Amino acid sequence: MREALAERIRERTGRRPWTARLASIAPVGPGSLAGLAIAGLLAALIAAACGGDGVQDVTVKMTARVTFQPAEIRAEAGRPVRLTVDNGESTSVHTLTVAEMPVRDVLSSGAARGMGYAGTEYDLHIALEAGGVGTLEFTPTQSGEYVFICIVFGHAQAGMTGKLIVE
Ligand SMILES: [Cu+2]
Repeated sequence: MREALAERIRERTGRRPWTARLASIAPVGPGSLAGLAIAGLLAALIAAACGGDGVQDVTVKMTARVTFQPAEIRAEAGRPVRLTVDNGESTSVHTLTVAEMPVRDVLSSGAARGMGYAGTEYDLHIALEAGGVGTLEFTPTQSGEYVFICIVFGHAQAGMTGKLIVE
Protein backbone atom coordinates (compact mmCIF):
# COMPACT_ATOMS: atom_id res chain seq x y z
CA MET A 1 0.00 0.00 0.00
CA ARG A 2 2.74 2.44 1.05
CA GLU A 3 4.95 1.21 -1.79
CA ALA A 4 2.13 1.82 -4.27
CA LEU A 5 1.75 5.41 -3.02
CA ALA A 6 5.51 5.95 -3.18
CA GLU A 7 5.46 4.62 -6.71
CA ARG A 8 2.75 7.07 -7.73
CA ILE A 9 4.65 10.02 -6.20
CA ARG A 10 7.81 8.85 -7.95
CA GLU A 11 5.98 8.72 -11.28
CA ARG A 12 4.60 12.20 -10.80
CA THR A 13 7.73 13.91 -9.44
CA GLY A 14 10.52 11.70 -10.70
CA ARG A 15 11.73 11.47 -7.10
CA ARG A 16 11.12 9.14 -4.21
CA PRO A 17 9.17 10.82 -1.43
CA TRP A 18 11.24 11.36 1.73
CA THR A 19 8.91 9.14 3.77
CA ALA A 20 9.64 6.27 1.40
CA ARG A 21 13.35 7.00 1.67
CA LEU A 22 13.06 6.95 5.48
CA ALA A 23 11.15 3.67 5.33
CA SER A 24 13.87 2.13 3.23
CA ILE A 25 16.55 2.96 5.82
CA ALA A 26 14.44 1.86 8.78
CA PRO A 27 16.30 -0.63 10.94
CA VAL A 28 15.67 -4.19 9.71
CA GLY A 29 18.23 -6.93 9.92
CA PRO A 30 22.03 -6.64 10.15
CA GLY A 31 22.22 -3.28 8.35
CA SER A 32 20.12 -1.65 11.06
CA LEU A 33 22.99 0.27 12.73
CA ALA A 34 23.39 2.65 9.80
CA GLY A 35 19.64 3.22 9.78
CA LEU A 36 19.65 3.96 13.49
CA ALA A 37 22.53 6.41 13.11
CA ILE A 38 20.71 8.31 10.37
CA ALA A 39 17.47 8.35 12.38
CA GLY A 40 19.43 9.71 15.36
CA LEU A 41 21.01 12.40 13.22
CA LEU A 42 17.59 13.44 11.91
CA ALA A 43 16.24 13.67 15.47
CA ALA A 44 19.21 15.84 16.47
CA LEU A 45 18.66 18.15 13.50
CA ILE A 46 14.96 18.55 14.36
CA ALA A 47 15.83 19.31 18.02
CA ALA A 48 18.35 21.97 16.93
CA ALA A 49 15.66 23.70 14.89
CA CYS A 50 13.57 24.03 18.05
CA GLY A 51 16.38 25.70 20.00
CA GLY A 52 18.41 22.67 21.00
CA ASP A 53 17.48 22.27 24.65
CA GLY A 54 13.80 22.93 23.88
CA VAL A 55 13.88 26.22 25.81
CA GLN A 56 12.03 29.16 24.26
CA ASP A 57 14.26 32.23 24.40
CA VAL A 58 12.44 35.56 24.55
CA THR A 59 13.76 39.05 25.32
CA VAL A 60 11.76 42.04 26.55
CA LYS A 61 13.25 45.51 26.99
CA MET A 62 12.11 48.06 29.55
CA THR A 63 12.44 51.36 27.74
CA ALA A 64 13.21 54.92 28.86
CA ARG A 65 9.70 55.84 27.65
CA VAL A 66 8.16 53.58 30.31
CA THR A 67 7.04 50.82 27.92
CA PHE A 68 7.86 47.20 27.26
CA GLN A 69 9.47 46.43 23.91
CA PRO A 70 8.00 44.29 22.43
CA ALA A 71 4.67 44.63 24.20
CA GLU A 72 3.47 41.28 22.89
CA ILE A 73 5.35 38.02 23.30
CA ARG A 74 4.45 34.44 22.47
CA ALA A 75 5.26 31.10 24.03
CA GLU A 76 4.19 27.51 23.71
CA ALA A 77 2.42 25.80 26.60
CA GLY A 78 4.35 22.98 28.24
CA ARG A 79 7.78 24.15 27.07
CA PRO A 80 10.17 26.07 29.33
CA VAL A 81 10.64 29.78 28.62
CA ARG A 82 13.80 31.75 29.33
CA LEU A 83 12.68 35.38 29.37
CA THR A 84 15.54 37.86 29.38
CA VAL A 85 14.36 41.17 30.83
CA ASP A 86 16.58 44.10 29.92
CA ASN A 87 16.34 47.32 31.95
CA GLY A 88 19.66 48.51 30.57
CA GLU A 89 18.52 51.71 28.91
CA SER A 90 16.09 53.16 31.45
CA THR A 91 16.83 55.21 34.56
CA SER A 92 14.14 53.75 36.81
CA VAL A 93 13.46 50.54 38.64
CA HIS A 94 10.89 48.46 36.74
CA THR A 95 9.19 45.12 37.14
CA LEU A 96 7.66 42.63 34.76
CA THR A 97 4.79 41.04 36.61
CA VAL A 98 1.98 38.65 35.75
CA ALA A 99 -0.53 38.54 38.59
CA GLU A 100 -2.21 35.27 37.65
CA MET A 101 -1.18 32.61 35.21
CA PRO A 102 -1.02 28.80 35.28
CA VAL A 103 2.71 28.18 35.47
CA ARG A 104 5.34 25.86 36.95
CA ASP A 105 9.10 25.77 37.56
CA VAL A 106 9.42 29.53 38.11
CA LEU A 107 12.89 30.95 38.71
CA SER A 108 13.37 34.72 38.91
CA SER A 109 16.79 36.36 39.09
CA GLY A 110 15.49 39.84 39.94
CA ALA A 111 14.61 41.44 43.27
CA ALA A 112 15.38 45.15 43.15
CA ARG A 113 14.73 47.48 46.09
CA GLY A 114 12.67 45.00 48.04
CA MET A 115 10.43 44.45 45.05
CA GLY A 116 10.97 40.70 44.94
CA TYR A 117 8.21 38.20 45.46
CA ALA A 118 5.95 39.35 48.27
CA GLY A 119 4.88 35.94 49.47
CA THR A 120 2.94 34.29 46.65
CA GLU A 121 1.26 37.48 45.50
CA TYR A 122 2.25 37.09 41.84
CA ASP A 123 2.64 34.06 39.62
CA LEU A 124 5.46 35.67 37.60
CA HIS A 125 7.59 38.56 38.77
CA ILE A 126 10.97 40.12 38.22
CA ALA A 127 12.19 43.53 39.48
CA LEU A 128 15.25 45.23 38.04
CA GLU A 129 17.22 48.32 39.03
CA ALA A 130 18.00 50.84 36.29
CA GLY A 131 20.70 49.32 34.13
CA GLY A 132 19.96 45.79 35.25
CA VAL A 133 19.33 42.70 33.14
CA GLY A 134 17.72 39.59 34.57
CA THR A 135 16.08 36.36 33.60
CA LEU A 136 12.73 34.91 34.42
CA GLU A 137 12.43 31.21 33.75
CA PHE A 138 9.10 29.43 33.77
CA THR A 139 6.96 26.87 32.00
CA PRO A 140 3.47 28.03 31.06
CA THR A 141 1.00 25.20 31.51
CA GLN A 142 -2.15 26.53 29.86
CA SER A 143 -2.84 28.41 26.65
CA GLY A 144 -4.38 31.85 26.97
CA GLU A 145 -3.55 35.55 27.00
CA TYR A 146 -1.93 36.94 30.12
CA VAL A 147 -1.31 40.61 30.83
CA PHE A 148 2.06 41.63 32.22
CA ILE A 149 2.61 45.02 33.84
CA CYS A 150 5.19 47.03 35.71
CA ILE A 151 3.96 47.36 39.31
CA VAL A 152 5.98 50.50 40.09
CA PHE A 153 3.36 53.08 41.02
CA GLY A 154 1.93 54.83 37.93
CA HIS A 155 3.94 52.87 35.35
CA ALA A 156 1.15 50.54 34.15
CA GLN A 157 -1.16 53.54 33.88
CA ALA A 158 1.53 55.31 31.84
CA GLY A 159 1.56 52.42 29.34
CA MET A 160 3.94 49.91 30.83
CA THR A 161 1.82 46.87 30.03
CA GLY A 162 2.12 43.95 27.64
CA LYS A 163 0.59 40.67 26.67
CA LEU A 164 1.98 37.16 26.92
CA ILE A 165 0.20 34.85 24.51
CA VAL A 166 0.54 31.16 25.37
CA GLU A 167 -0.37 28.84 22.50
CU1 LIG B 1 8.14 50.49 35.46
